[in-house]
Amino acid sequence: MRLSRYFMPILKENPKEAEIVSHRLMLRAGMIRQQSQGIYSWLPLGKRVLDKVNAIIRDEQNRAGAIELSMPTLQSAELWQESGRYDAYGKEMLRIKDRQDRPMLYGPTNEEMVTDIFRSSVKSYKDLPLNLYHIQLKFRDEIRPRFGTMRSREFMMKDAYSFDLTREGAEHSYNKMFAAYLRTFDRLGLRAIPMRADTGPIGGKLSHEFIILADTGESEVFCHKDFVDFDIPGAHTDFDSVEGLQAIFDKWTSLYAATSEMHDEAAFNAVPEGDRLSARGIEVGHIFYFGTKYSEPMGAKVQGPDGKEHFVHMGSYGIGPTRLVPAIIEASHDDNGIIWPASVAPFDIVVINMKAGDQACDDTCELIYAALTKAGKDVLYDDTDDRAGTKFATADLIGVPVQVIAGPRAVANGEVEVKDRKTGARETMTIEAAINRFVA
Ligand code: 5CA
Repeated sequence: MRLSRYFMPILKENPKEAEIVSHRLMLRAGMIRQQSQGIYSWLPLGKRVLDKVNAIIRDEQNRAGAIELSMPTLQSAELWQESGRYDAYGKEMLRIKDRQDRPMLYGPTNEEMVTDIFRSSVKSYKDLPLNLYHIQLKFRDEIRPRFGTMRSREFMMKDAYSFDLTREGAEHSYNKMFAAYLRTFDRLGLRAIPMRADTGPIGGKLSHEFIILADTGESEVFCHKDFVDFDIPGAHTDFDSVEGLQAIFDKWTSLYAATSEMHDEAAFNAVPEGDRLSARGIEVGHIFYFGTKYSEPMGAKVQGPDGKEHFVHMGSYGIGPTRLVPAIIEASHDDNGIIWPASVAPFDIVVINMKAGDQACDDTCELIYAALTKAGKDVLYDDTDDRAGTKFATADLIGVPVQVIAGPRAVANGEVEVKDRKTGARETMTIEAAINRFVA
């Protein structure tokens, strides 16, 4: 991508409305734009990051055996009347009427709709277990939308829903998502700690929130500090092994970890004082087991091996991609801007032409840009006629992991500089060596 032809509206000044660093940096880097309170457009640079986050989420959901579909954002009120949540959900639900005066709503979550899909076609235990998910916009009319896309009214959610014949089966399905979440957040460059959590309007008794420790987090959390260094389940984890997944779950729940709603002061005080971590955190995921809370009122049942009908045991599993992007920034930035983990960076490499219009600089940059693009890298080429200082500041702000810098003096020697955004380390090398470093 040539920056001269791209759309990346950088802000020079710090936007006044932004209270936390991720919101400030997302606005300054031209990643998002607020359209009305708590409702955002994702501009091209932001969209690239969001897509990479979603690709990792999708990959790990698929690995764990979940199956992707797509459900609509608008739902009919009738479904929610069946479960009894239409009245209970309150003012957070955006209610709309269509031209025939039929009550509709913009979905805040999808338990009812997915239960309706399930009951319309699954009739036998032989079709279980089943886990269906989608990545779709939601709307919740939050009282206090704030911090940009961290807490917005319209936001994206990956929501998965599991169906099992028995409680034991449902617990295995829960453990699959538990392990998948540990892997997902790790691949996003984050350390998320599962904590016992309240179930709120979703319901049920067993629930964990996945929390990233950050001073700007909205939740108050309490946990054992050893969680910070626990091992993440590997890529070859067998998601069909009941014992294997139970062992992962048991290990990750063996020490104290709870959100403020579930906090037990006495149990926390039993943790040796030096091991207690009392901090603020960002909730990036939340998983629930709620048994037959929806299947019973909505009549979602299957025939069991005993020939009788059984209401299915369900769970739901949410991740907030549009919250994860600012959460990653909260965890990874410095005074100059964002530092993306390579897995979600909007571009792999930025090529900076320090003197656009200078034949040698232009030729060198074109050569590198073409070679790296051909090798399948996402390359941003800053071919604009801005001052070199402005280009360096922009490259640092948008946080691309590697900068290849071509200035007249180095280029005259057949060389360029390669800078690591995270460490700031710079290395001068031949043009060929710079290309080979990323192509090999
Ligand atoms: N149906 C269940 C799980 S699929 C559910 O709705 N769970 S939830 O309410 O906990 O939301 C799941 C995730 O969505 C949260 O962990 C969070 O990451 C994200 N999320 C929730 N509300 C918002 C919001 N207002 N803005 C941004 N992300 C949000």
